[in-house]
Amino acid sequence: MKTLTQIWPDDLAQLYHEKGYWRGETFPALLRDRAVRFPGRVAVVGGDQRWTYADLHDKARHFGAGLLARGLVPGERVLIQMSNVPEYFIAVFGIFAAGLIPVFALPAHRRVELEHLARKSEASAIITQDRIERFDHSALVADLVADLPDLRMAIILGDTADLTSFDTITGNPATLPADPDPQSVAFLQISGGSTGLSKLIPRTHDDYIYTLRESARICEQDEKSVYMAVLPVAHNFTMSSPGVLGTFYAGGTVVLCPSPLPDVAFPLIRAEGVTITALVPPLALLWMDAAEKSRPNLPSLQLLQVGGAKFLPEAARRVTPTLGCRLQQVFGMAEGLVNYTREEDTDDITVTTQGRPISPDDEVRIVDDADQPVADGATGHLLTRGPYTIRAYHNDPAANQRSFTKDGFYRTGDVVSRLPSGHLIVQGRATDHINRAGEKISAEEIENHLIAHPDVFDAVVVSIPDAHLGERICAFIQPSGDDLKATDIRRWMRTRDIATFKTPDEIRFTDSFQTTAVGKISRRQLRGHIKDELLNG
Ligand code: OOB
Repeated sequence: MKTLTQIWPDDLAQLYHEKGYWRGETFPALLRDRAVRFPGRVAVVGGDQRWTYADLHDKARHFGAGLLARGLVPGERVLIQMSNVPEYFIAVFGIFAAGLIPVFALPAHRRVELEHLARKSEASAIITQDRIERFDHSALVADLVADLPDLRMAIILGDTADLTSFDTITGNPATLPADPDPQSVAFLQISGGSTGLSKLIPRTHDDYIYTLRESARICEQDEKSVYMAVLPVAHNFTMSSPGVLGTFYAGGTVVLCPSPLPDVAFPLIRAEGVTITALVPPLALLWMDAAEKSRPNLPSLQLLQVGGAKFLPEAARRVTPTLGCRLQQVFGMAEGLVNYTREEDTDDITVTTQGRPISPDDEVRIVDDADQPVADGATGHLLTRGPYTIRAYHNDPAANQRSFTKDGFYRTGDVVSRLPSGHLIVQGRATDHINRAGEKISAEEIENHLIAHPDVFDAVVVSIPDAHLGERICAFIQPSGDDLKATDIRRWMRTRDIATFKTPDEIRFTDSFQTTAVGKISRRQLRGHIKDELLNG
């Protein structure tokens, strides 16, 4: 099994310690400490469950000990795929307590994504639900366990026939190991993936907990805060900015919202006294439209965070008048760097920028195509390194070569400009992924699925602007026969065992793709030409 590492150069690691960013905290210790300090405070509300910190800590430790009793060994990886249910936290903190490493899949993932994540992380177990959004995940993981020799165990929350039931996982907490090394990898997060399938992002206890502490401080979280999780909890935004884990860091309460629709979310905000929540731009638009019509009274809501994709200033301006709370823009990435607008920022900064970095030691470089710094205020590629930005992906030398400079800066793929105050404005993106309502979709991955169709000769996938989703997926297809229709392509994509959000929104047919006189041009150039034609006529 490949060991998990994330290594910063000694001088920087020393600096991050000296500056008090890395304080030797770990996830098992964090929950234990909060259970001691706030035993009776409600940590999680979800469905008809309402657990205090003492409850959550106790349940997680029994679950973690149960994983070890079933033969898992500290250091092994556990793929976890759950919707926003309270048991998710038993599982995650149980995995931490057992010295195991969670790998965070998204609820929408299907066979192809799960298999890739399981193989790449060499996962020994998978934890999921019987059904997520009506899809039968227990059947899926039964197949997966049969096909992948490393994957020894599937644990299912809900109805299960032959697989292990979540409720049977319990053991003696005295068997749990000592707390892990704070500099060791705590979990593997997944990247948006601009070329093909997701890459794995190893985050350490020290580096991630630093972001929780600072995010909680910047977002003014304390033990009275009530954070409502609307987006999937596995996503880095919902997990840590300050998200569910930052809320636990502050000793507050996490409320799990079963649906992002305003008629579910607004009553829950009122019932639970929610103080902060986080949305992607399309959902923020939906909430604002609903609020304009129904004029809901949401007096507890202090802060609406919007991030994951660009929130246009005209929309950002409407947040406070319609929802009666403050707006915070969040521009982050699972690889590390997170930017926030702050309370003290002017309204103009809050609506027109995507914030500034968490840490004074987040190094931000804005460069041209030759990696040379651009003039102050000019637009260029965003490169970054710092106390919580990874220096390498797990088990992926080719991606590491592409995604990091020699001196360890992460190439974000984002095109930005910077104000003298340090606030960043996201101007666009240099890589070929599509940001569809905050979901990152690789054009190359979709092209591969399309080209696998027997009647497709070639396919090029591009993003096109969409008033609601931000961007939508447009596939250009060169068929090899005469009868291929868009419905055939849609049906084909449904058979590919991939997340349904990857199905092209728009399908267009073409007789041929442009080539240059010297031969075929690169797929990137081709996507660029097609996009230009599409947008400029
Ligand atoms: C968040 O994380 P990821 O890993 O799903 O996606 C990162 C990418 C960024 O590189 C950027 O392209 C885009 O998503 N993005 C934004 C944005 N926030 C993220 N683009 C424009 N404006 C924004 N506000 O999406 C994520 C992680 C932590 C906190 C927030 C978002």
